[in-house]
This record gives sequence, structure tokens and C-alpha cells, in this order.
Amino acid sequence: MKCMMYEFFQGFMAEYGHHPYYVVVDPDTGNTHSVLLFNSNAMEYSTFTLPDGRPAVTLRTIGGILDFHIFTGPTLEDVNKQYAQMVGLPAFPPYWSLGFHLSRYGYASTNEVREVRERMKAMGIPQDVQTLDIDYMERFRDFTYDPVPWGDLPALTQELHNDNLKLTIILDPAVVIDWDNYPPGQRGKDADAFIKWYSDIYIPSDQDPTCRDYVIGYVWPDTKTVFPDFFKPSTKAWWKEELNIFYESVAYDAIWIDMNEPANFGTNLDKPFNWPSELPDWSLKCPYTHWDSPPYPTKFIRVGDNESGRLSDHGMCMTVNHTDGVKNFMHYDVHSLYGWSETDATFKALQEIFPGKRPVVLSRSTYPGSGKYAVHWLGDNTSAWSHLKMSVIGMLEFNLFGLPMVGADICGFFGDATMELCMRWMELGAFYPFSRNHNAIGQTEQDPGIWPEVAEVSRFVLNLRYQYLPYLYTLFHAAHMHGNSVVRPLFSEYPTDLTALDVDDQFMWGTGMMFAPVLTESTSSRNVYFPQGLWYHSVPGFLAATGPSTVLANAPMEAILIYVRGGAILPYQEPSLTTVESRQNPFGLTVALDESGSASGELFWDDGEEEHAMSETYFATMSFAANSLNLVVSNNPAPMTGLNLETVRFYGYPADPALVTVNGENLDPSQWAYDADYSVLSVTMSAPLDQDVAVVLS
Ligand code: MIG
Repeated sequence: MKCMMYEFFQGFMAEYGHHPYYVVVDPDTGNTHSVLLFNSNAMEYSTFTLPDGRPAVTLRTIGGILDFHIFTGPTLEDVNKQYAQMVGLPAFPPYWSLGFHLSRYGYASTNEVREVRERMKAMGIPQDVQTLDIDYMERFRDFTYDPVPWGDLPALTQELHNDNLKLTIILDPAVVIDWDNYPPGQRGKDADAFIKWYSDIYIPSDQDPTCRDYVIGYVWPDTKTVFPDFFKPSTKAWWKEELNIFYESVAYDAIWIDMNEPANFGTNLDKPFNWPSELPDWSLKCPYTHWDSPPYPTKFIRVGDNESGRLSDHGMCMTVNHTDGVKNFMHYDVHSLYGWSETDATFKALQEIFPGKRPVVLSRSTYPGSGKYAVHWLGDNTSAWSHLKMSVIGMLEFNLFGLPMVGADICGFFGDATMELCMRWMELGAFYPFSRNHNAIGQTEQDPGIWPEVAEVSRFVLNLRYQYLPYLYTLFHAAHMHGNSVVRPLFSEYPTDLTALDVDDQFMWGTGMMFAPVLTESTSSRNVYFPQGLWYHSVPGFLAATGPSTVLANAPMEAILIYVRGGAILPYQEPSLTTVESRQNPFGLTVALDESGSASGELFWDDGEEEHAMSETYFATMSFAANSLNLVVSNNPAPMTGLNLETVRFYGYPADPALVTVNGENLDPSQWAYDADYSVLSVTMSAPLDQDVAVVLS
């Protein structure tokens, strides 16, 4: 038996997230099952091959409950649904968050953001979200903005909103100790919101007397910090209040929570790397206890770049306390839940700050169930071709983890991206579920407007993304309702296809679209694997291949290869520069015929941002068979009022029809065109989508 193993949990490094979960596919039958060891203690794993050739995995945890869950499938999509239904169904992202996000660490001022924004506009590149990293803060303090280069942040926010853009701002967990001059901190202390030592015996002898029994560390700000205990009800209430107060001055739309493993700088070392040189050396030092120095400390302390040789390296001591107000938990047992707890607290706070709206919380640390609240980026990657390739795998993994709203930093975080790499990365990243270009401080600019060539390609691929957002949105709705993946590997759709099982450089959106990005330098063609069936070029729609087959495809610099699967009906909308505008545009359908001349699809629609009962939302099923296309509206037609179906493109249609009727009325022959070379029939019409539509070709 051959296994596909997906691991992204604490192995030999401290990871951002903890997903002790693996999936097994039996290639003879395609039967799939998966196993979760639902445990938040430090863990290690190894994969190896038994003498008889069978693959094996060993998981070791150093505490907690051996809480195993087995998901029996039998298909990968079944496994996904079973898993997500157990750990928590994914959040339903608002429509705007499916637009393009632009970000960087190292914007110097509001004016620099304005310049970048002007570049995007001048180049006509779609964008829905502008993101601000810690630069905007005053001395890296949460809930502040720097009065000088960022003094007009409220005005910038207004300008973005006037342009129909949204603003995401970052927050770190660490709260500075400067009680008298930092009201959010003092209010947190009043709420007793911070992590404490598990026992007074662990309080260091040099403890600042104003800090009670709080655990003190050091991160970005220039003073020591304490850390919120997000499990605690009074902490959640305080956090919500701070989010609320800050919203009064900066009307952000989404929150990005970083450093929430939690990360602490220099734990157990002489001093953090960024410790002020004028001060005597200091760092958070963990006591030598059974928990901080356990008899079996996992591979993490033996392998990799563990600087202090301890479990608490770069992080919190194991002997600190968390409480949900009733029970106490030692960090040793709940370390891997810290990010999850902050995500939960932030999501629920935003639900109150934006009543009725669906929040967007971007979290670096994740745990099984984080998908219920979180958007996730894959963390600090590098502008390297190998990381471009790895991002496909990371994105597929997080879809297995019930967290489909995921993407890597487009064009790479560390390092300077070359124009070619950034172009290829925009081509791929335009089809990440979460599409964001992000860069590190000190690196040369890589926003898509910076090179005219990249700008042109970005405009093209993001227009395609925006065009097919109704399809992507419908996939996210299915993920939210049933736990489906949004992006999936080919073998998910073709489980007994052994070639498909090994493909990790192509991926699908749902069942109907397949992407084959170029992931290597100086490349003008690539092998594309087509599983069984018919595959059409997304544009202009002629047949690309009949699978199963591998085809050496031309992959010009300015394009990503995108195919539509025969049998799929993909809803689309004319693109615009933002989703606020594109959501008003006419709809269309791409109808790609299978060998029997049939196809089917679905379309979900609502106002794009509110929580709704199912009865308030629009849903339509589309099917094409025996030359007749039927769109049938179920649930509520109202969200579609005023929006029309204006184009239908049939791929693989055999002949020019003599007559086309829409809802029983004959179309004028000028309303359709048949391209015999491509076997593409394009029909124009104006059919209201808040009622059923029937298109008959004869
Ligand atoms: O230690 O806020 O992963 O996206 O730009 C670095 C600055 C802290 C890490 C995040 C990265 C972000 C950066 N942060």
C-alpha cells in the first residue's frame, strides 16, 4: 500500500501551527482515511519505510490525552468533510476578502502606501485590500499609530474606503509594560488579562513589582512585555474593548494576528537579538522544572536551530498558567492552542464590532479547528523558486486541515524577488484562495505595479481571478456548509489514478478548474498531467487534451495554464478593479461539455458580507444535457435581483445551431457566434438571474 502523508505539525522545529493529522490513500481502491491525534502537547514525528516496503509513521507526544479520531472516507472529499465537521466548519469569508490583498513589512509612511496604491490604480490592477504591518504602530505598540509618518492614518483609511478598498491591520499579542503611559496596557492589567506563572515559586527574583505574577518577555517594542491569556473571559472582554476603542480612530476592516505561537525573543539566552544595547543583558528565563526540562524533550531541542536547547526556545515557558476562568492549564499542555485562542477571541470580538458581518482574521498560528475563524498565510517564506513550488503543497495541506482560506506570501517574504520570479508568483498567487503579495522590511519593492511587465501579467491573471470569483465563492460556501476543500489535489477527483496521486505541482479549484503553474526559472513549457476526460483551455476554450495523458504544454512567461474540465459549468462575472464593482456586473456561464455532451454546476449568492439564514441566500443549480441548459433557482431569488445572465460560452459544442431560444424566445442570429475551429459557441442574452433560465440549442 502506498500512502500520501501530510504533516505540518511539530516535528523537529517549532512550527507556526500544529496539525497532528495524516491522510492515507490506498491506490488500488482509492479508499482514503485519515487520523487525527487531537493533542496540544509538544510532539515529534518520523516517517519511515518498513522492511517490507510499507510506509509508516510514528507520533510521539509528551503529555495530554491520546485522543485519536479516525475518519473513514472513503473518498478524500468525504474525509475532508468528516474532519471539518468534527473540528469546526471553515468560516465563510466575505466576498471582498477573496479579492487581491497588497501588503508589505516596511512601508515608511501613509504616503508610501498612497504611492503604492497609485501605482496599482495607474496600472489598472485589481485590489480589494490594503494591509498594514507593524510599521504603522507607535513604537510597535498595539492599538496605537505613529503620530508622525502615520499621523493621517484615519484619512488614508477614508481614502481607501472611498476607493472601495478594505484595510487590514496587524496586531501582536505582546503588550508593553508602561502602565502609566499606555492605557490599553493599564486596562488589561485592571482586567487581569495577562499570562501568569503557574506558581509563585517560578516568579523570577528580578520581577518588576508593578507586574504582579505576570510572565514578562520581550518582542518588537522597546520595553518589556506581558502576554494576554486569551482563554480567559476577562481577557477576551478587554481585547474586544481595545479593538473597539481603536476602531473609533482607525476604521479597519480586518485584523491580522501575528507572532501568536506565541513568539518571544531570546527566551533563555543572555538577551534578545533586538535588546536595547544601553541596558544590562536580560531575557525571559524559564525555570528548570519537570515541564521546562522534560525527560523526553522531543526532537525539537536536538535538531534544527534551537538556540537555547530548550522546549521554550523562542517562546513561552512551559510553567506558565492559562485559565478559562474555571480551570487552570499549564502552558506545557496548551502551548499549541495559543494562536487558536487568540483567533477565537479576535473573531468573536469582530462579530460584535461589526454586527451581523462575517469577520476576517488572519492568523499565523493554527490548530485543528482554527479554520472556523481563520484566514492563514503560510508564514515567512523566501523569494526563491523552491518556495514558489512548496506553496502549492502548503495550500493543499491547509485545505485538508479544514482551513481553505490560505495562501503564501506572493513573490516571497525574505530576499529580493527577481522580476521573473515575481511574475510567475503573481500567476500562481492570483489563484491562491487567499491572494496576498507580502514582503519583508529592507527588501526591494515587489508590489505588482513596480515592474510594468509584472503589472501587465498581474492585471491579466487577477482579472481572471475576479471573473471566476462567483465560482470560488460558491466553493467557499460549500466548504462552510459541508467542510469541502476549495483547492484540492488532482487525486481528490481521480483517486484510483496513480499518476494523479503523485502530482504536487498542479491543483484544482473544486471539481471544475485545473491550474498548472510554472514553478521553475527560465521555463517556457511544462508537462501537464490531464486525468481522464476532456480538458479545455480556460481561454479561448478549445480542447486542450483528452486524458489520461501527459502533454508538454507551452507556458509562455505571461500566462499560467488554466483548464476547464469537461462536464463543468462555471459561473462568472465580468471583472472590475474591486469586488464592490465586479459584484454589480453581468454574469456569464462557461459550459464545458463532457464526452456525452453534458455538464453541471452550482451558483451561490448573497450580499457578500453578512451572516444569513440559508433561506435568505440565493442558490442555483445549472445543468446542460440534450442541448438544453437549465438554471434552476432554489432558496431565495432576492439577492440576485437586478443581475442578469448575459453570456454563455459552450466549450466542445459540435456545430453551429440553427436556432437558440432563451426562456422560450428565439434569439436573433446576431446573438450567437460559433467558432468551428475551436468548437466554441458564444451566446449573448439578457436573462434575469432571480428566475429560472432555460437556453435551448437546436
Ligand atoms: O518577526 O510584523 O510572519 O508576515 O511581516 C517578524 C513583521 C514579525 C512576522 C510575520 C511577517 C510580518 C513580520 N512578522
